[in-house]
Amino acid sequence: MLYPITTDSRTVLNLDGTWKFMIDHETTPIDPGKPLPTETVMAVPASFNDQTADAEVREHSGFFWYQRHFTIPKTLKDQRLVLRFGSATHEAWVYLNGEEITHHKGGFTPFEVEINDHLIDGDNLLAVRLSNILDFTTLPVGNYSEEKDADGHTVRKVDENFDFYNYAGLNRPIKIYSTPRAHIDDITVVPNVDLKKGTADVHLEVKTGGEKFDEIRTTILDESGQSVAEATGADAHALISNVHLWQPLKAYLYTAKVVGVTNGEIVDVYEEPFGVRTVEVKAGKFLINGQPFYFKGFGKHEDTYVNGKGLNEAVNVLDINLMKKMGANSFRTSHYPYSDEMIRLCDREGIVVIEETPAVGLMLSFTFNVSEVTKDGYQDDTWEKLKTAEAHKQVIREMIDRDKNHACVVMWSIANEAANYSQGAHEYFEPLFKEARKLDPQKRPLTYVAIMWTSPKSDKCTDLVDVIALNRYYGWYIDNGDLKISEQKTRDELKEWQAKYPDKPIMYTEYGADTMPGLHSNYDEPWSEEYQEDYYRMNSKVFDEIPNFVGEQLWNFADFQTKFGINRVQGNKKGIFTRGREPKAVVRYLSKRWNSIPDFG
Ligand code: BDP
Repeated sequence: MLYPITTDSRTVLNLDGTWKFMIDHETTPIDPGKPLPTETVMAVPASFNDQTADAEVREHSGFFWYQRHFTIPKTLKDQRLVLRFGSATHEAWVYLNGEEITHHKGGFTPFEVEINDHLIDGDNLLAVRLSNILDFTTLPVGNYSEEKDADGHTVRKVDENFDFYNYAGLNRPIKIYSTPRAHIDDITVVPNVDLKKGTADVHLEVKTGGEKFDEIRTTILDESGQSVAEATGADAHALISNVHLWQPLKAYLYTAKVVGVTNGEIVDVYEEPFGVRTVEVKAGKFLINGQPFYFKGFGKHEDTYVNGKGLNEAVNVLDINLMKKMGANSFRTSHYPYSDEMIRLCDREGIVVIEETPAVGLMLSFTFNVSEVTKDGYQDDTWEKLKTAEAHKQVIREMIDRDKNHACVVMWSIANEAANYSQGAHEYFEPLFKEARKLDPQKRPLTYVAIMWTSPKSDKCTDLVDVIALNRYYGWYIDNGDLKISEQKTRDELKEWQAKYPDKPIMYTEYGADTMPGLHSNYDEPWSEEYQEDYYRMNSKVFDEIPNFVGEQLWNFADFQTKFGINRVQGNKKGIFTRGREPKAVVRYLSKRWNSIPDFG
């Protein structure tokens, strides 16, 4: 799917701003063709939850509406017009002038629809009915229940089966873009690099829609806008010599300028930026451009004050600047694909991304009894009760379709902390890994991120992953406060993985300790800033002893909002920055460490 941009043949109209908003109490039917009976507004893009002063609205589970008007300038009327939602969380029914024109389920990937046949002259009324319901068929997974109140109205409840607040609404930009009727529909870019010769054979596949072009031409432009290679055809190759590689923190982006030509005239133009780099897993190493790469960075969230999970580009820019200052080079889009805008920014900034599906919460029996799950034949009811396989396939398809060309994305994470230790896990995951391998034109490595009680003995699916990605909390959830025993357990476990899978790279994708900023202790107590630093020092020491250890991504970049609970104090406090991006003490230690570890080697 192409990101909407303005070119010689295309234009973009922005539908962001304030929209009318209304909770649907399911008492009186709402007519999407009429003005919503409300004076309430919400800003878009943003989650609705933290824009309200009303606790009931904030915590609402169920259905809600957004509505606005727009007008299409006359000059665009003969163009093909497409309405695109960057995301609508989690399920959306879209109505134009009262008529349902599309429906999409899945809150973290874009969708679009042609609107020409539904437009009227002058004022058009766009309404969206949304649902934030999550259950055993959706991703993420929610524990869903409903009951009738005294008046017979349905009261719905979603208990998140995961550790972040269920922010919802129109979280990402909404746009209408125009293309000519005969148009470029999609472009797939696969640079095949010869590192020795310093060349890249760029394989370009161009899909078109509408009347066929006589000819498709592609020019590859370098960063100064000079043409460095050319190709013709919908399935074509362009050879770049003296290729400038995309490197972590030293991004270089070429542009594939694709034009559709008919009767000698250029009809449609699209410009797709892309980086040239290789990614490969070999002999226990993670190679980028043939060199062993070391991941230094974070698990993150799209989570900021007021915007919730809504796009916050200023914070995205700040986060990347803070990462660079610390000597970090990467993050994982835990626990869902982030906005188009963030992925494009990472391409530009040279930040290495592990992109994750929204498959979080695929675990129905929460236990800290590691010896139990390690028993042969251990089985809980996760894979029997969950019906997420279809949604999972869909998110893999939509994520890869959107981000297949991005150089910054070096690996896909198929899930976070699923019940990989239970019988049935392999049967569930095998087809999903196959699907991802088939769909990714750049054949990136795959992983899933494994929870604490998936030891080398209990994990049923390690054969499917290219990289062993571990979330570990020795010293926090296990042996809290005892860093001596935690060090031993960390070492013992990592050595066991290393011995059992000598050819697979191993990395930490989460490790962390909740820390109240400003809380200090002479005795290194958990929750203090001192403990957080000691916790990280302990882990670093062990990492450096493991030959196949290819990276450390801590949990979490910043404090973030969660549901209420006795373990959470206005959210999860494992950030090394506060939610407002002020550093906790440990940032100094980690900056020193990461600035002294090279990105390669
Ligand atoms: C892991 C999850 C992450 C949580 C974290 C924690 O992957 O979403 O926020 O632990 O408990 O289980 O802090």
